[in-house]
Amino acid sequence: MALILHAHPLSSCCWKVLIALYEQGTPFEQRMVNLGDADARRGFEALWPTAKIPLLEDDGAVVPETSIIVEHLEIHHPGPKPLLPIDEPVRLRARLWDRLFDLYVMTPMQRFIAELLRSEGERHVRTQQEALAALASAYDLIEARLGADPWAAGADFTIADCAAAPALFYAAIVQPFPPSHATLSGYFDRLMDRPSVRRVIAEARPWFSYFPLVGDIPQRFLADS
Ligand SMILES: N[C@@H](CCC(=O)N[C@@H](CS)C(=O)NCC(=O)O)C(=O)O
Repeated sequence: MALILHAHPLSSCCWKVLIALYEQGTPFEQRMVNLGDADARRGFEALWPTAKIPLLEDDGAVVPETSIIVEHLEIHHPGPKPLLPIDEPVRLRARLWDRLFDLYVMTPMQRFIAELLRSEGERHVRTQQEALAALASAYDLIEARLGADPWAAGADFTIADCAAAPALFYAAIVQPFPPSHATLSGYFDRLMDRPSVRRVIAEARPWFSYFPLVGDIPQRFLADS
């Protein structure tokens, strides 16, 4: 098999690439990475030194970083519909939203959860407060700038939406959207209804008990509707 994705079903970053693969119907082998196991981590570090998931291997070539992985797939294993739009201004918009969701939603959401995973004595309340404030301003940005199109970059589902779905799924659990943010909520509901997104959620479900805020996961994600 040419494509191997090193991933974990609960990881938001892995969802981003899995959603892209499922959107395109690209065949691949998924290999579970357990970064909590010292031997597994060392072996994984030998592949790529940051030891972050996901990591793609394409016929032996190692491809790190989710946005680059999606772009690599688009170049070397294109599917039926481009996740990087052909039209350059639209492509730039897709890349911008991909960065916005990664840097301003995914990153503070992960920072908040990383603190939750520490023991109470080691937890930095200030870091958590800053992460929540960062999420609140990201929600405001999305609400103000997303526009009326169904997807982040326009009429079509793109790399930006692959990034948005996992980031917003976990962020909404950490900090629910304000009721005033109807555009953000409507976009979120469209994302959560997308078959590729439903599939990553279903695949993560057996692992939800390891998520520290499992009790806050909305009921609608706990079983197939
Ligand atoms: N910028 C990286 C972020 C990757 C990342 O942070 N992955 C997380 C999982 S969502 C990870 O590997 N966490 C484990 C660790 O940091 O040890 C990307 O987009 O690929």
